[in-house]
Amino acid sequence: MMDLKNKRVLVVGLGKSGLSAAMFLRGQGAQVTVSDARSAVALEKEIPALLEAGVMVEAGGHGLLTFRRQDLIVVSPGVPLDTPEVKQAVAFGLPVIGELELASRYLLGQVVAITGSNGKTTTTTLVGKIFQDAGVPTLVGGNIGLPVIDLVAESRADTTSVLEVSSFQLETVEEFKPKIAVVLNITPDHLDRHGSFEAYAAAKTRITERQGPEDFLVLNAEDKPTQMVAAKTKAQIYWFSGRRPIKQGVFVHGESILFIAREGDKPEPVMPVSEISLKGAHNIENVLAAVCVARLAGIPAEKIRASVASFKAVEHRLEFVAKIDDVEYYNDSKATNVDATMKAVASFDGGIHLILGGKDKDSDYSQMAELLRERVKVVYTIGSAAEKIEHQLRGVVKMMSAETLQAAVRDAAAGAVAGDVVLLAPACSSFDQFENYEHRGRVFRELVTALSSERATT
Ligand code: UMA
Repeated sequence: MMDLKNKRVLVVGLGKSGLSAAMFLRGQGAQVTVSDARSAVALEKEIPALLEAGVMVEAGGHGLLTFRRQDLIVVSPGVPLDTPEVKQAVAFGLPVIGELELASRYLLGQVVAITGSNGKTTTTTLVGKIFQDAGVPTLVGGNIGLPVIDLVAESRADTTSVLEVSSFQLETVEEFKPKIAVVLNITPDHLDRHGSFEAYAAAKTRITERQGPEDFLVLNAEDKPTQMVAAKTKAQIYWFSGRRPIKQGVFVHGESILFIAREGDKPEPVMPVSEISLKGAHNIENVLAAVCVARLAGIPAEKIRASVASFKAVEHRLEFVAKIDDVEYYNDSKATNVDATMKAVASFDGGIHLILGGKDKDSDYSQMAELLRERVKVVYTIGSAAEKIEHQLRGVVKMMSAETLQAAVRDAAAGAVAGDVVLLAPACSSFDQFENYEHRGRVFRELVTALSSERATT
């Protein structure tokens, strides 16, 4: 723990993380300034409470001088480290950390940290549920939507904090040392921010940087890039696989999920695969990872089995919305990259009407060509990435330019026949047309619900 009393601390970014960090730091007696690129008008909701608490606010851009006179700089996950003012602060030797690092210096108890390009939220939620059901004092937070700093006050020595952590948060860790770390998969995402796949994978690898032989690292045996993480760790490695037996970890054999605690031990049955209610092969992987974490934490197999069996899909993640005239509607608004979209598409045999588009992240949509040709009837494009998607997938499947989500749902509903699936799995972030992916998913659900009542009355 650091003594923050009277220290000058700058918080960069005034979203959820920045707001919570600023209030926490103030509570620790620091002299806090926040700096945000948004205007004072855009921040009118946040500013009064901050000023009231004695926090200084710089709005409408970052001032170079503000970044000079500080003892510590705490950056929000959404602030790139190559932001000129941040770069300059680093060059001057000022300590620059993220909200996750700040929080982990104060968080009591043990940490389970879960990262990966896809499946993080589902796995984090499931692990949280298993722990809670088993009676472990559990807190759940992080990239899932609740800043880790908000967990600090509630944490105790016997608490387990289950944290979803992103590559953005991991870029700025120093002492962060989870007892159990999980890397679900590493597939291209956020290349606009990290610059290259290698840099992105390197950020994810930092989850295990401070782990030692007393800690555990859970990795996906079927995902090549996660093997790089194995090469870098000092922790005990546990693998999970949906395809083949492995020596130490969790795997599917026949119809069962098995756990091996130590290489050479007899496999211990945990549960039948058929009891998992989530859709898609990728969700089986998420369950395997969660089972492994729970067994490593000493939770008995039968308790895990009951928790997993009663676990339903998390909102916006391949979430079933409705069946209208024998057409099923699924909301996978959280599919914000190409890999997640491919996993969603692969969860259905065919007859898919797929809504794609939003804000591009330097992604390569042509990777989806083969799968789309096989399973998708029509692609409806929306948002600012539409043109690029149409260009990269020309000739692969029938495409309709819908521009808005509303038009896409209307066109898909008109085109779908009994047995088809309408799937929102856009492969892009949402910020061009929506506040965030949750907002996009809610709008989709509302459109489908409206369609359902329209059909019912005609
Ligand atoms: N800002 C600046 N300067 C900049 C960039 C941004 O001042 O150069 C300001 C913006 O004007 C805005 C604020 O920073 O006011 C936004 O900060 P933020 O983007 O860090 O957002 P938070 O609200 O703090 O949310 C963050 C995570 N956001 C991102 O990583 C982009 C949330 O993950 C997370 O839930 C939350 O912290 C709590 O931990 C969201 C996300 O999209 C869901 N994550 C990515 C993903 O899952 O793919 C990584």
